[in-house]
Amino acid sequence: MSKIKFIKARQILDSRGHPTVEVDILTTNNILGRASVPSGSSKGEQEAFELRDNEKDSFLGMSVSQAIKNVNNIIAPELIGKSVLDQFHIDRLMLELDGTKNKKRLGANAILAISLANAKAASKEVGLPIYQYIGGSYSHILPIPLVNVVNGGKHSNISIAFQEFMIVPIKAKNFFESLHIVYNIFYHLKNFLNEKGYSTNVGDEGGFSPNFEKIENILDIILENIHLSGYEPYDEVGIAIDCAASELYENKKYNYSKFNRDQKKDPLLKSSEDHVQYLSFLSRKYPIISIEDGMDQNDWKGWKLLTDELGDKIQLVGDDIFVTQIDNLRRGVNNGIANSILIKINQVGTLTETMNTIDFAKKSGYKNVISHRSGETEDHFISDLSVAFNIEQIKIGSICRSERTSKYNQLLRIEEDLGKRSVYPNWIF
Ligand code: 2PG
Ligand code: MG
Repeated sequence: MSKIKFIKARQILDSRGHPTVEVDILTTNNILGRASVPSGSSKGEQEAFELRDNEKDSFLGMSVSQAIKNVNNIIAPELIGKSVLDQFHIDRLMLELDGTKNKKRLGANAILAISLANAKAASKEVGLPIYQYIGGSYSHILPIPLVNVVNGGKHSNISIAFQEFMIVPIKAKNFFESLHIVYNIFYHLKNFLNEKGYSTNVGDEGGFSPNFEKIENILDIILENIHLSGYEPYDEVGIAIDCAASELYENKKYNYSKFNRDQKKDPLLKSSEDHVQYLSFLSRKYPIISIEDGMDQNDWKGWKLLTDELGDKIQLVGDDIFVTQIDNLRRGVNNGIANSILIKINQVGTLTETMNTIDFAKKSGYKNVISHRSGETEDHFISDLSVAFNIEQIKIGSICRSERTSKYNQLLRIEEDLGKRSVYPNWIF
């Protein structure tokens, strides 16, 4: 009797203030599943299509009224009366209805909101937490968080070329303790920046955006504050970076000056080879355990160079190059590119496809890292998703800003719910 009775979409705002899609699904038992979708700013070219109105006088082109109409007028009539317990069927029907490779007709934002709302309604119908409904009784591993402490690149207005600098609490008893470690470092860093007269304003994902000149300045202060907080770099806390290198790549060179405020300076351009050597140098000098999007999404040769140089030493995560899509990942696996994949639900657009990619990565010996987007909502579905599949890492921003803390807080609830069954994993590399 767990059938879809009613579907309604509305436009809400994400954490950057941009419009996004929220969907309510009501079942015949009057159970409500509600989900909203995130949105990125440093996007991969092959991401599933995010449908926006592009009309200047409507939220400066960012409104999503067409996606809302697609849910209410095109998708809803097809799904009314279907069982919410049949996630695969619901997702497949939407893919057929859309009929395009990248969900251009109906919009991945419209499709994903329904896919997630359906899973939530179904979990309530069977009376299970979402992570257990999706994953089953063996779901018990909490993820190690990769926590953003400094935002650069496109996510802030400072001059630093790389987009994200994260701390990774790799030695903790449990998820609760991992956040305690992060908290100590985050506030040591905040006080440190305050005392030195730097801004403690935060960027899109809640990390600080101090106006330092060089990437190494940022890594130095993070390292110093790991020490000041009483932790052992490498053994207890590692550093992860997201270069978001696709944002820097121009005319086959990596432009480290892309985000310089002082445009009078000569640009600093590096070839793929020099850029790889720089990343290799950084990973020797600092306790860097993970590099995401070290290379541009189309620089497959560069990716191979990077993987040959560092792939057996540290984690190399593909974001823009794989865009959570199984075909891209397959090509990566076949060519020995990267050793991990970032999983962003809206890059692919349905829960089923996300699950397929996660599964393929596992079978191929690649690590999965569940990820938020720079534009988020209060929805914490991805926290459940990570535990559902026992995924050992999650990237959900800093420990401030409610759209980020909602995900951390959900993981705390899940850990409590699992009690003694829960496991906080070891960092394996
Ligand atoms: C990234 C993401 C999330 P965006 O590059 O990994 O941190 O950024 O959502 O802007 O693509
Ligand atoms: Mg990224």
